[in-house]
Amino acid sequence: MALIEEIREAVINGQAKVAVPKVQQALDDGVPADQILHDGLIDAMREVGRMFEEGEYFVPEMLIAARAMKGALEILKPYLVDQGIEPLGRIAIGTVKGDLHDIGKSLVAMMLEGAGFEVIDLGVDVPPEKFIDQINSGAQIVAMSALLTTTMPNMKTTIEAIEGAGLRDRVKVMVGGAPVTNAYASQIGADGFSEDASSAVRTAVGLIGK
Ligand code: B1M
Repeated sequence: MALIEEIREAVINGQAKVAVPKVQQALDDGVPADQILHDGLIDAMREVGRMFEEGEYFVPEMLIAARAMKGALEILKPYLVDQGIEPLGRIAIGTVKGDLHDIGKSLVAMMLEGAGFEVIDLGVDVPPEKFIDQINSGAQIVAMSALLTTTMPNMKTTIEAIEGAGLRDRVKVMVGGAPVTNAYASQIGADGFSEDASSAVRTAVGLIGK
């Protein structure tokens, strides 16, 4: 079995102790980090989602697979993030209130950091007030992630709270996450939307005007 396929299998099976050294081995063999990310890790999570939908996996299996993916991402991080770049701007990122999914958000944060942004990662289950605090501390972009159709409306709630605090003209808002669409982003008054981590960088650069 090719190394990438072994990494994918290990993540699907939640075997962090197998996935992590195999990612290192692939890097040592010269496999590009973004190929490991997309064909090994992201594809594995897609499969885990399918198995969950079809009742083959339940929450504990999803959680263990997510842990394996996060361990593997830690190994990849230095290869995805360049060091020592002058900050392009400051971004506060988080998964919205009620939502505990952090892998996609962390990946977006990692890529933004790699592109030269100063990134404040607020984590998951982030209430509007925490984003507002960051705008008051100088964040130029608020970046919100949501993975659940039930938590997507909290993006709108956050935008409304930013408006209510009189800060809307001081910040750009970008949104993303599997159920989020460009149309939804426009509907809730966000300034930008992106489908994946690399286009999130393009969106952020566009919003900051650089
Ligand atoms: Co959850 N979960 N989960 N889950 N989970 C999904 C999202 C689901 C689609 C699975 C399914 O049914 N097929 C489904 C949502 C259905 C829906 O709402 N339509 C679901 C469900 C139902 C649930 C629970 C409700 C299950 C339950 O308890 N019954 C529960 C909710 C808990 C909560 O949040 N309150 C739950 C829990 C969990 C775990 C905790 C077990 C675990 C998360 C662990 C963790 O993150 N630490 C988990 C996982 C792992 C998943 C799946 C399998 C994988 C998510 C993932 O990490 N994908 C997921 C199924 C799936 O997505 N196929 C699923 C990999 C990641 C790289 O992709 O996050 O999409 P993604 O990020 C992408 C893009 O979306 C984009 O860029 C990223 C990189 O390309 N992006 C942005 C993301 N944020 C962005 C922000 C941007 C721009 C782009 O700008 C700001």
